[in-house]
Amino acid sequence: MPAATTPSPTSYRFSFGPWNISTGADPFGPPARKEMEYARKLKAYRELGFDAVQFHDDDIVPADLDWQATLKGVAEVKKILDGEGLFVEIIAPRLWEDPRTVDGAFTSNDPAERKYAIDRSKRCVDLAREVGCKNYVLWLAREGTYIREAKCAKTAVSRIVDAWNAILEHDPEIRVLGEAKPNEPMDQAYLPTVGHMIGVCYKTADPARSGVLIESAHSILAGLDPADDMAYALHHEKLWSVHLNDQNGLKYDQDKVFGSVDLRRAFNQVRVLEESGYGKNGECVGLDVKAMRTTSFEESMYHLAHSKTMFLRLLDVVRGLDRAKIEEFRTHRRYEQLEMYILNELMGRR
Ligand code: XLS
Ligand code: MG
Repeated sequence: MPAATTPSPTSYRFSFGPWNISTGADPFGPPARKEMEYARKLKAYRELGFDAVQFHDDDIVPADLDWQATLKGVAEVKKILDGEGLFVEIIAPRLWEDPRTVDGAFTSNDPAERKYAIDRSKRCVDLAREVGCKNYVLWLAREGTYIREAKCAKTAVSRIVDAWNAILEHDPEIRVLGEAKPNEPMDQAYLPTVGHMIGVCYKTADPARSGVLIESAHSILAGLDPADDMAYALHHEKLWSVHLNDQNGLKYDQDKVFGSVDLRRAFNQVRVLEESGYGKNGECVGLDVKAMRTTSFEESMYHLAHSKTMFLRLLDVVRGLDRAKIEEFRTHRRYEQLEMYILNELMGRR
């Protein structure tokens, strides 16, 4: 078990999803590690210095249980969470594994499949209420196409907004966070960027309860800078969660340790979050990271500890910056010197 990562005191609260502790299976190979018992995963949160859990609906209870059995299952999970002093940060319907979502959930060409997706999404709202979670994430995994002619793109956006509204209307407290991703598993996804998501927020039945979750790798896969995406959403006061990780170029979603590919890019994400007061309304620093397939079962949580450590160490750098010096560089456009100052700070060379 990696040492708990608390290089410095911080007001931030941290979360991850149980799927971040995985068996290492990938599209080209079966599990490389045994599955970790669910109760053991939930016990790891506090040991690693985390505060909250991210759930898919079926991470709590199977999606096809009747409501009484669902409530029983929820009570069992809540008992574990209460015992560990954990809260549920976000909940997301897993609308990408069921055969009825093979061609999209909300944007399927089949009305019966669209109904299944909406019904399951409403059930997920009921689950959120049972676990005391108000942050409902829509990662639109299969809302897209393998060939563009498969669907009417304009109708697809309308159907996503209709589904978003059905969720908002199902509970007056719930707020919906769109998580943009430009592709994978689809060839091209609808609402591929934070900009698209923010635009849709203003078209929903309740823009005040419509916001975004930003994942570092998803901005990078769209060819955009995650820190700028975060700043844009913060301007709109709509950044309600993040999934910090890293990504080495335009390929499959790698969910690498935060800062492990590009330290400067990670530094600027921490700088934007810190300087904008992210977290003051209870927002969490969420991770969405995967251990390498080559990692052993015993070490299959290090990537979580390392990602949190990287955030806290970069936070120390941000909090140690000489603001007057930076303003001086900016005023005189001494950007060469400003860049070297930042690089020296990142390398610990004052
Ligand atoms: C996948 C997404 C997913 C959501 C939660 O790429 O990041 O992990 O965050 O379902
Ligand atoms: Mg994610």
